[in-house]
Amino acid sequence: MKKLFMLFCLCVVLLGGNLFSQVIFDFEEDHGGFTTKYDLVTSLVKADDPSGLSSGALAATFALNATVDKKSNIYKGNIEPGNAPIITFYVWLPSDLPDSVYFKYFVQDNNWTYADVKWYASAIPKEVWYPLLFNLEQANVKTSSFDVAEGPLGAVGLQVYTGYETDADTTWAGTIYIDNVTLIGAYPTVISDFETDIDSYELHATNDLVTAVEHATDPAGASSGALALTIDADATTKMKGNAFQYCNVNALEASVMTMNVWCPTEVPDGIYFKFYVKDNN
Ligand SMILES: [Ca+2]
Repeated sequence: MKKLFMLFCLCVVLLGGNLFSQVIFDFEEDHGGFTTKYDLVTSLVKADDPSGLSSGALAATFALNATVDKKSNIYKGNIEPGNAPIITFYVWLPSDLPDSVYFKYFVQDNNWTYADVKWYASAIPKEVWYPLLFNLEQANVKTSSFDVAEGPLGAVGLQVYTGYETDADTTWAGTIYIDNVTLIGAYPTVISDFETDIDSYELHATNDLVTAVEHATDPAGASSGALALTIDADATTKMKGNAFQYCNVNALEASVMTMNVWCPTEVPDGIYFKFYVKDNN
């Protein structure tokens, strides 16, 4: 049966870069009050920055043959996010860390309602500072009881989970590092809101998965318009579609870009989305 789905892209938002970010923990002097829960991490201290770029970082040491808890939360309580929608952790992982180590970046609101985003170590580049992003607005949309307006956050932290390790990986022991916990984007700028047209977005000519890119009514009724993508899951020529493109965004003005999407309930779970960017080359 031929199935058509409408996917809506409501707006693209550029968030401020250095102008609108604030490092709240840089671990230059001490461990910033971060602590652990559960027994996997045996040492959490201020240490030398492994990259040499700053005067200190938070170092968490653990062994995969731990027999008590296969996890630890590295966290701090009572953090005031202001009106920033995104909080970033930078992590530095050693090159030999097994790919199956699992990270949950979690936040609890003022009533301890929990939300997280997750990565295996395989998704994180090694021996370089890499930003992990937690989007507070995204968590609120997913879990409506998660409410950052109620007051300071109950906890912000990273859980390390090693319960998926097998074979030789269980012999690994070492240290990972955290630095520059940062509030990002208190004052976002919307660059495409699709209120009257599709801006310069367009349908890529070489695919038949996405069959139309059009201006449409906002399905949520929250604005005057949205970008609508019609998807044909029976596509036979190509099973992917570069549905739209936008050119000449000034990336020098921002370090974070977000896009709001609205999916109908019947979109199959197996459809895969890539939010992609190409640079000036
Ligand atoms: Ca530092």
